[in-house]
Amino acid sequence: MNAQRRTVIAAMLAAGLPIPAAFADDKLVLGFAQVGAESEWRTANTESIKSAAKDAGIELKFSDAQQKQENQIKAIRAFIAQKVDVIGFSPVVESGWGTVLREAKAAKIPVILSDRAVDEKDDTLWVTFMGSDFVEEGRKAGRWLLENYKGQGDVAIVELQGTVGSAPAIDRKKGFEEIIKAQPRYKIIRSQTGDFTRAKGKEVMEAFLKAEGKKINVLYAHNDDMAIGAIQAIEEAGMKPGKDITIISIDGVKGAFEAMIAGKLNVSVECSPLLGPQLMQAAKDLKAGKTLPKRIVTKESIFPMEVAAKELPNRKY
Ligand code: GZL
Repeated sequence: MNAQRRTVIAAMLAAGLPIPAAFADDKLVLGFAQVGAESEWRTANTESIKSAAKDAGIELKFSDAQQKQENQIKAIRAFIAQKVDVIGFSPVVESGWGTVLREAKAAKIPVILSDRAVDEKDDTLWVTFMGSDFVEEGRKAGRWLLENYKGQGDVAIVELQGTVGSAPAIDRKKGFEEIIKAQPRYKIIRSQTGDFTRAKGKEVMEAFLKAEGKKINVLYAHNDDMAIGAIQAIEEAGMKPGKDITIISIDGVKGAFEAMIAGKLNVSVECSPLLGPQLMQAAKDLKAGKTLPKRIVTKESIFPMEVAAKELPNRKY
């Protein structure tokens, strides 16, 4: 539905007039600018969005930015030019969105933030932000460590951070540090980005092992893909992942459950990518003139290796 038609419908709704079916029935068009295809999580998120659009009868214009902000901005500008009804996107990083979001606002196209947030102060630039509480995910990881780690004395932690400047990387670090600072024997001795990918996670873990070797007691990875890459590096260094080095990661993708069943990963904090149905419902509510909550938080759990085998058959991503 184009902008003019939407304005007229909103005015008719405000005046309490019935909308003639033919007038309101044209297909809702949603433009979605995706981060990329960097991880199992992202692949599942894309699949959820595409299948939910199909089920909802929504026309989806989809772009993959290959983890580049300039590509996402280009895609959003194209959606504005095409006069889509709603724009959705998962910002690859938190900053640098003000200009393009003001362009969408000027074009009277509502924007939904899905998965990740932006650090813009003017929150009229988006209608709602739906996704996980990344700080809480970091806290869950920290709490699990303090409650379950059996080693005595100082605990040397290495950290594989997500994409530099992204909301999940910033917030997962913040939440984890907030919890472990309660017990000073837990120390992060090395911390570097693995950009949420297996390949980079392996490469950085190789460097950590070269520098610190058997001193490393714990790996905290901001996502399962980097943890799985790190597991390969740990095994190639002749150490036992999940035993010599306790490994904590986030997402809860199938690969993590398989690693936990193999005894190579100790725990994965759930971060659900299945945001498609919520996103489509929000787009439909906007078309119907409803107001949305500013924040929709995804409900999530935590899966230690002991429950992995039982839980795997229930996993949807
Ligand atoms: C989190 C999402 C992160 C995942 C990674 O909601 O933005 O990006 O944790 C993904 O696996 O690459």
